[in-house]
Amino acid sequence: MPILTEKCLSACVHRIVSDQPVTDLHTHVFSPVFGVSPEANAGLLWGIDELLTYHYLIAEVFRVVPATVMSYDAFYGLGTAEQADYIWEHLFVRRGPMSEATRGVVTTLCRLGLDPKEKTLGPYRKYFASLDADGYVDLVMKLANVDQITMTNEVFDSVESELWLGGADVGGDDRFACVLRIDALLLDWSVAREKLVGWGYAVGGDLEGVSGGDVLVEVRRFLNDWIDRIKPVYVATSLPPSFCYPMVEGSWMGRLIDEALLPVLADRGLAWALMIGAVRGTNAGLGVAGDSLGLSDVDAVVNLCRGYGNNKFMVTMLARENQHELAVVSRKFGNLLPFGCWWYLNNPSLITEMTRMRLELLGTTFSPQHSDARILDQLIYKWDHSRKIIGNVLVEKYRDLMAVGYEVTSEEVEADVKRLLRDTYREFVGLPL
Ligand code: HDL
Ligand code: ZN
Repeated sequence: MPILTEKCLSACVHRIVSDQPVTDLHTHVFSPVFGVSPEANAGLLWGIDELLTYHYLIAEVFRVVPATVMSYDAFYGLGTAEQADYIWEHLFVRRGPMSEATRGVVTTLCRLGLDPKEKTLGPYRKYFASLDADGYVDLVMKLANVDQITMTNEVFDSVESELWLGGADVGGDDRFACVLRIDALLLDWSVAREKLVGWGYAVGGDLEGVSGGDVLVEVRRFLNDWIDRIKPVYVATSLPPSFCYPMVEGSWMGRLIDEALLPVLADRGLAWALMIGAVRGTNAGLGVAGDSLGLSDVDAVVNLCRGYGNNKFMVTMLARENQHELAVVSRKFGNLLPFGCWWYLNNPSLITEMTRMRLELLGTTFSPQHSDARILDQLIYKWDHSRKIIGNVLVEKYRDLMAVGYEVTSEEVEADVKRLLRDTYREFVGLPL
């Protein structure tokens, strides 16, 4: 077993991190059967125009050219190509790519062998026009060294549900895994109830007392039907900072969690992924680019993990200030898996801070990252950037061990990296290693 020396440590660790395939446990990337851009309502978004109209970049271009010059409606009234031209001009031509989202575009273009300093998007469009989406999925997965892309299948999204209910072989692409995303069930019962009634579930009754119990029987049937249909690797919900548990006595959301969701997940052996801290519509004019974050209550996580020992909880929180407490309570509950540097935490400075802290508190018993990619091409930069950071932090930790005479071997590093990028998550949700 080769013992690593100080001289080769960094290069060896970074090579092992680079060579280790990662299971990307949370993305908004879809398999081609969901439709391919530029088709309308396409699930699979790819290529330069989609890459540049990523909502992070839309928010950033409005910092450069204020809405008083180009209104939100005027911008969103443009076609995707015009929006992309506008963003390229203002964020990449008239100034350099300094933010993580702009730097990501540059990384992706360079990894694809393209010149990142074109003045117009024509040359990029020509390159992407020469590709086919299905083959490009394979190329991106190879460049990003991703062995599986985990989708976000929002059951209450009409396009999504109609695809599944229409009998398309939606789940048949083994490069992708499905996740049952159920936000509206818990957060917007009126929307969810209307859909459920339309799908034939008797949930129209009032929610009090016995009839409430009958409604919950139907909600459990709905959950089981969709778990059977899409075979999710876990069930996910994004929750606001105000999320608390237990809820106010008798609250309907509390009953849905206690009497429908968690019993079904325990019975089916599925984890519940709680993504806590998103504040939707902070600036509604920006649309999906208009969300922000808030400080959340880790006690909600503690109470769920303590109260439901037979359930599994994956948790990611959006506020930097929640991270230390989440890591500490993860030491208390083996049914809790903290994961990723989500959304506004997916920046080098914060990924470094969080990964250091988590390794120090949890060893390799957490999942350091997910891409949260919305555009297929983003997998290339999001994993390129995160791998470098995770590698740097691991080098620090192995150097600390070597400093007291501990002999670090490449096998040990390989085993640690495989757990961090793949196996800890796969073992937790019950996927084959
Ligand atoms: O709710 C989520 O899964 C978030 O990741 C949102 O999709 C958010 O808009 C996002 O794209 N974050 O990266
Ligand atoms: Zn997401």
